[in-house]
Amino acid sequence: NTIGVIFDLDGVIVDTAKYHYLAWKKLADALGFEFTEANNELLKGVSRVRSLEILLGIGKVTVSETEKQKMLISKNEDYLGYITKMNANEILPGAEKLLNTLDALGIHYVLGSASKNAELILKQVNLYHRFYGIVDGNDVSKAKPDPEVFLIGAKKLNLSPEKCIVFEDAIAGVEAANIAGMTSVGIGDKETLKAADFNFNNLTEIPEDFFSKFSI
Ligand code: B16
Ligand code: MG
Repeated sequence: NTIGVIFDLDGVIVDTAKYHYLAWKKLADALGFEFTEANNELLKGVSRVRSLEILLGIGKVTVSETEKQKMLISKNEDYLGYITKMNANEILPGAEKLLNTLDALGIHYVLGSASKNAELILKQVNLYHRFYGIVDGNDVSKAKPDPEVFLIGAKKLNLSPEKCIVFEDAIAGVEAANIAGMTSVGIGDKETLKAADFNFNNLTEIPEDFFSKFSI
C-alpha cells in the first residue's frame, strides 16, 4: 500500500489517562499536595520520567534520584493494577470501526505510543494482533514532540514519512507528527490541537471516505 497509519494509544484507542491520574494522585497524596485532573492534562503524551518531574514541580517537591526511581516503580505498579483489569469494553468509540475500515482498504497501521505498557494494554483490550507493528516507550530514546517514535513507525510500515497519517490526542504528539513531515489528525479539542492538519472530536467523527483523499 502507498499510505499507512500510525495510532497513538492513550487518548486515541483507549482512555488510560484516567488510570495514570489515579496512580499519580496517590503519589501526590502521599507527598502531601493536591494534584487535579487539570494538572493531569500536562502529563498526556509525556514520558513516565518527564511526568514525574512535572508532578514534583507542581508540588514544589525536590527528591533524590534514588527516591525518584522508587516513585516511578511504585506509580507504575499502581497503574498496572488498573490496566490489568482492562478489557475490550474500554476501547474508545469509533476505534474498532476505523481499524475495520483500514483492514478493508488494505491500509497497514502501527502503534506509536510513549507508553512502556503499550503492548500489555493492547493485549488487554484484544487489539494487539491487529497491528502491523508496535513502537512504544521501550523503543525510543527521545520523547514526543521529538518525531523519533513516528519515524520508527514509518520504517515499520516501510513508507516515507509523507505517506503516513498520524492520529494523536496530545499537543506534543501532533507536533511530533508535523516535525516528522506526516499528516497529523488531532483527536480531541480543536482549539488545543489546532496545529493538526485535520481535527475531529473523537474517532466516530471520521468520515467513511476519509482515506480516499490520500493516494492509495
Ligand atoms: P507509561 P500515549 C502516554 O501514552 C501517556 O499519554 C502519558 O500520560 C504517559 O505518561 C506515557 O504514555 C508513558 O506511559 O508510564 O505507561 O510508560 O498517549 O503516547 O499512548
Ligand atoms: Mg495520547
